[in-house]
Amino acid sequence: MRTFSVAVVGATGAVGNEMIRVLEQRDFPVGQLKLLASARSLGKSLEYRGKSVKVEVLNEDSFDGVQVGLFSAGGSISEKFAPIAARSGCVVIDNTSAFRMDPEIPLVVPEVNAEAIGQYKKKGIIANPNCSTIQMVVVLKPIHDAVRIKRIVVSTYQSVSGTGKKAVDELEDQTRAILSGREPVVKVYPYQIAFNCLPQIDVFLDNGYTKEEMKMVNETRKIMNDPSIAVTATTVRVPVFYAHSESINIETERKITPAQVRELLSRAPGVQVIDDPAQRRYPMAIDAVGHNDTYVGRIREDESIANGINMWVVSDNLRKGAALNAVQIAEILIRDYLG
Ligand code: 25A
Ligand code: L14
Repeated sequence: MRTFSVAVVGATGAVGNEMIRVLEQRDFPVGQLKLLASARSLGKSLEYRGKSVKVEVLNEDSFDGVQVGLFSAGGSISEKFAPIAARSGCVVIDNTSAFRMDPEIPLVVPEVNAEAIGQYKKKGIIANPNCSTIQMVVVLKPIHDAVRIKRIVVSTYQSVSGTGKKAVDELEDQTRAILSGREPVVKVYPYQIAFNCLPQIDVFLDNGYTKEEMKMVNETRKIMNDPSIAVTATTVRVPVFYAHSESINIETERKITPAQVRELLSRAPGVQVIDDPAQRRYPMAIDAVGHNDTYVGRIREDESIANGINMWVVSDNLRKGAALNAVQIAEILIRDYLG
């Protein structure tokens, strides 16, 4: 079988580590695997298929002979190194927000707009959307195709792993401190996250929304290829380690019943319906961790308007929200374009 030389940039981070696991689990045809990080990670090794691979320090020559680059080391690293990689013939799949709204760079969720991948040819870069946006559009696209969504109102309950390893450590440390009567140390987030909810993810913008909220608005329209969809978001950090949950309300142009939504979504790729109030069955963060699918439940009519539906959507933010989505893009790229 033909194999490909793959680089993971930010390999020692939360997302990078998950990328390595997903490449393994999905049997991606990796020839050579390069693991790249900053000088802080010099001397570290990571496991891939039972073998130890040395982490190398990212530099301008890192991409010689590399065909696919999976980037997750922050926006400024991508801004500098993605164009360098692309110039040397490596196709970059970038997890940061650096290029998502560039009209010449495709923003892809394979279940929704796989056809956009071909546009990588313009700049050699494909953008991976924001985690909260990915799990929302995977569920909403089949409904949009069936009855057209006019407006989306979403509130998120986002886990700390989205911020990276240091935030996972902070939630654990603060929880231990408080339970043993010590003062919690606040470093990563503006306030204590343990036993709290923070209605701020990323920085505030001039319109009073956070950047995370506006990513959901703008990325949803780009991925669904419909600038007319009205979207408004409130993004909240909750003291959960892994998996994001979302309360989603939609208003549709044509009527659709909860039973029809359940039927439609039971056939949707990458989606699983868990919705049985009588048995108290609904999706929860702790059940989604480590899984590839996006789970939807609590599907019910919004009785306050003519054509409205409410639902609850949960997914592993490091999987479908980041690493899995990126590897799925890479799979289509090598099959349809580099094969
Ligand atoms: O700018 P953005 O887009 O908002 O992204 C910000 C952060 O979000 C995460 C990712 O954090 C990123 O840094 N992220 C990105 N995309 C995401 C997505 N789609 C996403 N989160 C969710 N969904 P992360 O912790 O997962 O990954 C950080 C990785 O990036 C590497 N890196 C950083 N600077 C680099 C670099 N690689 C190359 N060159 C550079 N200049 C980083 O490697 C890590 O792999 P590292 O060697 O710097 O870190 C190794 C270990 O050190 C810890 N650490 C990180 N920062 C510090 C630190 N230790 C001490 N001091 C620090 N300042 C890390 O936790 C890691 O264990
Ligand atoms: O746009 O939870 O990919 O702090 C990276 C940081 C998503 C949110 C992105 C977090 C963000 C994430």
